[in-house]
This record gives sequence, structure tokens and C-alpha cells, in this order.
Amino acid sequence: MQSGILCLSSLCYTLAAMDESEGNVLPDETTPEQVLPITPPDFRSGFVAVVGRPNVGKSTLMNVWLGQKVAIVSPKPQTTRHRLLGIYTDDRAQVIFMDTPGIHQPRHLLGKAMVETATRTLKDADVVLCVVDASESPTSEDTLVTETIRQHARGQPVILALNKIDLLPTGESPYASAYVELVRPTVWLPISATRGDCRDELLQHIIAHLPTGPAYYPSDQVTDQTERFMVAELIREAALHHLHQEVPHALAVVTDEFSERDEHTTYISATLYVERDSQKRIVIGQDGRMLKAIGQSARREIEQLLGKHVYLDLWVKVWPKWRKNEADLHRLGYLLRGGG
Ligand SMILES: Nc1nc2c(ncn2[C@@H]2O[C@H](COP(=O)(O)OP(=O)(O)OP(=O)(O)O)[C@@H](O)[C@H]2O)c(=O)[nH]1
Ligand SMILES: [Mg+2]
Repeated sequence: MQSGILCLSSLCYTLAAMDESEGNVLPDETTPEQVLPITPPDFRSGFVAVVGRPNVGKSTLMNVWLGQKVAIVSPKPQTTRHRLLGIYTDDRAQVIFMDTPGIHQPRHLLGKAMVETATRTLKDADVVLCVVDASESPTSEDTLVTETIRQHARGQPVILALNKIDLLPTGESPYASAYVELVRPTVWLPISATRGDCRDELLQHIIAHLPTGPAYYPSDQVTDQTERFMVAELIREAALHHLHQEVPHALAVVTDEFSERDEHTTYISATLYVERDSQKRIVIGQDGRMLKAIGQSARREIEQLLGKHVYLDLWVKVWPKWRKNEADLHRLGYLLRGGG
């Protein structure tokens, strides 16, 4: 990780407060590690709302550009529940991706909060990146996404990523024109987030549509999430992988304790909340085997994130109807007070 004074290619970092005329002003509380780079005059920076229906590959795409897992990914819809920042910086631009929950027809308060989170993100963006699954024809949820963009975006450029073309034998989507007709984007590109087709070209298109201006974040910062939050998400990802049907959707994970045992070991205790006793039994599994498997998968990912040995304690508790209760959603961080 880079910090303090260092020079890298055309980016120069300094501990000294920067001149206001250069557009980089240090807030009073800025520490040396948070110093922003002095950027060249044609440097581009801005916020990109990554939106689309669930499961189209929004989080996968952001992660591959960042070169690390900032958002968890799974084949199950409605994996992402928060707005997650992923910060990409090179010597020409800083792109602040705002990964969002998939826009869908909600069936409970959690779903409604997720869709509202995605909708609010559209207002804050300089560019809207609409991701679709081009291996399938547009669905009613894609129509909902388009309507949401029309209603809530402020006329920003809309870039359409026709994702998952690796699933099409010819590499071309028979549905491309239907998506273009529906979304009416500024630019569109067939891509594969996983195989890599046109991923770099898409990033260049995004950068070209950002305004010129200095970086918002230090160049070594990749996200705004805390380690505690990321740990809880990695446990949820492991649970999504091992559990099926309704159980993963009824699951919330909270990191209860996160402490450094010694130089090389971190102790983490977390609780997996489900809504019913029957779900608790499934998560624990026969002789605790399911919970053990979830713990083993999660621990591998957490150790990779922290670069340390991890001692992971997992607990399972019932929290009835947490997805339907406003106060519970606040407590779990899925609803912002006063913001809906
Ligand atoms: N074949 C193929 N699969 C992909 C591609 N991109 C993503 N996937 C898969 O699609 C599934 C969903 O990916 P996510 O990144 O979680 O999708 P999302 O849009 O963030 O989903 P939500 O968070 O639920 O809204 C995962 O199994 C990914 O591995 C791609 O380009 N090709
Ligand atoms: Mg996602």
C-alpha cells in the first residue's frame, strides 16, 4: 500500500498542504496517509452509478476493474444490499464506482430500501453505467431499470454494458438492439466481465465521459467500507454460496468482535441472523457441518483481505421478520435515518 511522500509516474504526492488554485485543498483533519495527489490539468474524476436488474454482473464488473473484491458476488439475485464505493485510480483519471443493489419489484421493506438506495445513487452520479445480461432478452425488470433511470437521473450520459457475451456462441447478442432501443444510451458496448472482452474499452468510454477535475480520494484507497463491514459481507457471500432457496435472502450478518490477537492473528466473532428456527437449523446443518463449511470458505476470503491468520467464531440467531421491520433495518444499516 502506498502512503506518505512518494512519486509514481506522473502523479506526485506531497505532505504539504496544496494550493487552492490547483483545486486540491486539504481538509483540516487530513492525515499524511490521506493526502490527495496533485493531478495534471486534464485529469478526469467523477462518480459512476452502476445500475441494473439483479444478477447481471454489476459487482463482478466493478471488482475486475479494481483488481480486488470490494463487492461480494453470487449467482443468486439481490446479492448487493448497500451502495458500495469502488475507487479506481490511474495516472489519467479517478473513477468512483457506486455499485448498487439490483433494481427489482420489492416484496418486503428490505427490497424497497435496496431499490431506494439504487435510485438515490442515480442523482449523485456524473455517469450512469447500466449493466444488462445480453445473453437473455430484456425482462420487465430491465424496463423498470430504464424507467428508474429516466425518472431519477439528471440527464447524465448513460453507458450501456451488454454483459455476459461469453455465454453466446457467436460472441454477439441477438438482443443488443432490443436493449439499445430500451435504454437509449449515449454509448453501448458488448462485454464480458468475467472473460474480459471489451472491459478496458468500456472503462475508457466511462473515463471520457467524466468531467475534468482533481481526485476525490487518495490513489491507494479502493473503497470506503470498513474492514468489519467487509468481513460481514464475505461471511454472507460464503453463506450465499452454500445455502439455497429462501435462506440466503433471509440472512443478515453482523461482525460482533474484531480484535488483533497478535501481530499475525485476528480474532473475529460474527452472528448470522435468520428469520425462523427452521432456517437456523439449515444454516447450522447436521452436526454443525453447514456452519463449518460456511466458516471455512469465509475464513479463506477474510485471510486474503486482511493478509493475516484469522480465528473465526460464527453464531446463528433468529431475528424474526427483520426484513419487514423499519427499526430492524435501521439497526442492521439497511436504512439511513431520515433518508428512507
Ligand atoms: N458468464 C458470465 N457470468 C458473469 C459475468 N459477469 C458476472 N457473471 C456472473 O453473474 C452472477 C451475478 O454476478 P454479480 O456480480 O453478483 O451480479 P450483480 O448484478 O452485482 O447482482 P446483484 O448484486 O444481485 O444485483 C455471478 O455468478 C457472476 O459470476 C460474465 O461476464 N459472464
Ligand atoms: Mg451486486
